[in-house]
Amino acid sequence: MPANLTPDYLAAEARFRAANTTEEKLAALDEMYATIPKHKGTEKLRADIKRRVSKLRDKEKQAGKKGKRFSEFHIEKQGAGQVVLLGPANAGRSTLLSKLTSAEPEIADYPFTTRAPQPGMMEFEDVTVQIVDTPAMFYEHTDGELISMARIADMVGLVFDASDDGLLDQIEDVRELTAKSRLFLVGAKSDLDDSKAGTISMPTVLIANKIDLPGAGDNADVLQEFYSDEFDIIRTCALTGEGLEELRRNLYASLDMVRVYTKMPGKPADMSRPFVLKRGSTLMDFAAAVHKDFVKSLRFARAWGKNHIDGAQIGRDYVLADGDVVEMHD
Ligand SMILES: Nc1nc2c(ncn2[C@@H]2O[C@H](COP(=O)(O)OP(=O)(O)OP(=O)(O)O)[C@@H](O)[C@H]2O)c(=O)[nH]1
Ligand SMILES: [Mg+2]
Repeated sequence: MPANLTPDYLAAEARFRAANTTEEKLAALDEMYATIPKHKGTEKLRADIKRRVSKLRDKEKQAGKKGKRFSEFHIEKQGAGQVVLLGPANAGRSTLLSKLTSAEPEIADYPFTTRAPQPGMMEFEDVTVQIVDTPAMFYEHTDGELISMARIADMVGLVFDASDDGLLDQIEDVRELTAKSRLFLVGAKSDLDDSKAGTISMPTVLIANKIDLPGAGDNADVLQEFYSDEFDIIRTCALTGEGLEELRRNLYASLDMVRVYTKMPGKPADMSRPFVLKRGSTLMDFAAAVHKDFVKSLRFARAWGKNHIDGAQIGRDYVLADGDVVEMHD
């Protein structure tokens, strides 16, 4: 047996032997690969792990082709938008989910705890935003379904352990990996460009978690220096809650939505539950969201808000502003 196998590796190997399903086997192999010491003596073993991973993936693909397989990577969208948290193992995604929402994911101090995506709803002012915790990205072994899921999200939160000195490399690794699937993680400050067919530019915020740990502040400063022109960078400590209020605010703002409230003629506005629409939506988009019949039957509408004289009549192409109250007449 090669020397220097760590207890973590041996535990993962034991998990592999005990695994019953392909999914469990793959997770254990991923963990074995992550924990195996990288030196000459383990070369054959590492190649063997990779071989087993690709064999199992092939098997999984074949099984997928045969029947309609339920995919746990399909998370139905809810709320004002879907934010998928991505990042390397143990960075604190699950802890963040547990603090931002009422979800109760498994959290542990060893890597690869999370095996399947899990959603939760984050409240922000009078709206909710869906946050999705995911299994760790593991570079060349990252599950293709994870990338596919991120491609259809509304936004990505890249979570890193800020105390890790390899932070900048990790960020580049993640971006390189997603770019191979033509998913470009871009900051809110860069120009989003979807012009090439099949290419997605995904608004992304960088979350420098574990900011409480030694060295994390300095690393975050370096991050700031390299990336702040392009990305918003939020420093958080998921344990104490530091930075989480700023994170909530940033996630909602980055989704770039507007809240619009309905009002029945002669009644006060219903301020309890807004309709949430993409910024740039017009009165007709709003009418369609309220009820499809309105699209045909709407005669005119009045609006109250920052942009216009209170109660002024607005046209069908009127672009809604956040906080507008709209009264529709049919
Ligand atoms: N000091 C410190 N520890 C944290 C912070 N956030 C999470 N942790 C700890 O880091 C460990 C990993 O946290 P998780 O939330 O399970 O991390 P994850 O990214 O979901 O990890 P995997 O699912 O295993 O890939 C746990 O022991 C957490 O208690 C933080 O801000 N500061
Ligand atoms: Mg987790």
